[in-house]
Amino acid sequence: MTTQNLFDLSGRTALITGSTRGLGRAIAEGFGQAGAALIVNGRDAAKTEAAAAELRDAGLSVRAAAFDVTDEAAVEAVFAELDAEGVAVDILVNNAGIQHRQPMVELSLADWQRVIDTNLTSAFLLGREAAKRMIPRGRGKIVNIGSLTSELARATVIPYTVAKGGIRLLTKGMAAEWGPHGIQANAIGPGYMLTEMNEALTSNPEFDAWVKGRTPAGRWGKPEELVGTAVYLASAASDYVNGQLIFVDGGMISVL
Ligand code: GCO
Repeated sequence: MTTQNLFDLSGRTALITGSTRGLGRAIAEGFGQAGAALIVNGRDAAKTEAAAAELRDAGLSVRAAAFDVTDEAAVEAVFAELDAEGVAVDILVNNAGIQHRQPMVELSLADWQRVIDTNLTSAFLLGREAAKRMIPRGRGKIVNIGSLTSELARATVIPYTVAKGGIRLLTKGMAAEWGPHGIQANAIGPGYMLTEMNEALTSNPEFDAWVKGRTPAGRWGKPEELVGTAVYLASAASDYVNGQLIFVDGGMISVL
């Protein structure tokens, strides 16, 4: 195998949750360019179709799958539908995520639960359905999206922090149970990225200055800067890498 085709995703099908925009969208595009067929997901059917159409216009092979990643029955139904059509998910990216910024003393149980369900429980639900099918095939790649908050807390985003900390250990759990079946599960910990989800932060001059000062790269990350690591973790290049969390953060987690 040459170095170049170590990273080739031709013939592979990748399901990327939350891929109508932001990090998921960038990863989908990158996977498509590496040769993968894509399954694009969002909660909203129209937005999911629109994103799929745009990616198709860019010459990629794309199927749209609109469903709520926190809905167990919906997740099971999507995988059953893919089974019926003979589509196997070779690569799963658990990317769907939401943020809710509020001090814990003011936080409702409903908001806590919503963030945990969307950012953590969804990865269990999708991972379980994907792995059930990957195990008999003896191979598969799972990439979970963590965060700097997989390691460190930040005031006002504690449910998110707890979910992302959970992602770190869920990834190890997947490696423990599914590694013997030829499946690799790893995670990416993005730093502060320029996404719509972070708009309230990027538009805050104080926060912007803090990110730039605190990050050795001296700037926010661009969504497409996750692609290299995502392709690595989805490809044969990482076949003996399992349970890891790789930070793509301009060096932020490594310095004080
Ligand atoms: C926040 C941000 C986070 C950061 C992330 C960096 O509100 O703290 O939205 O999601 O971007 O913690 O990894």
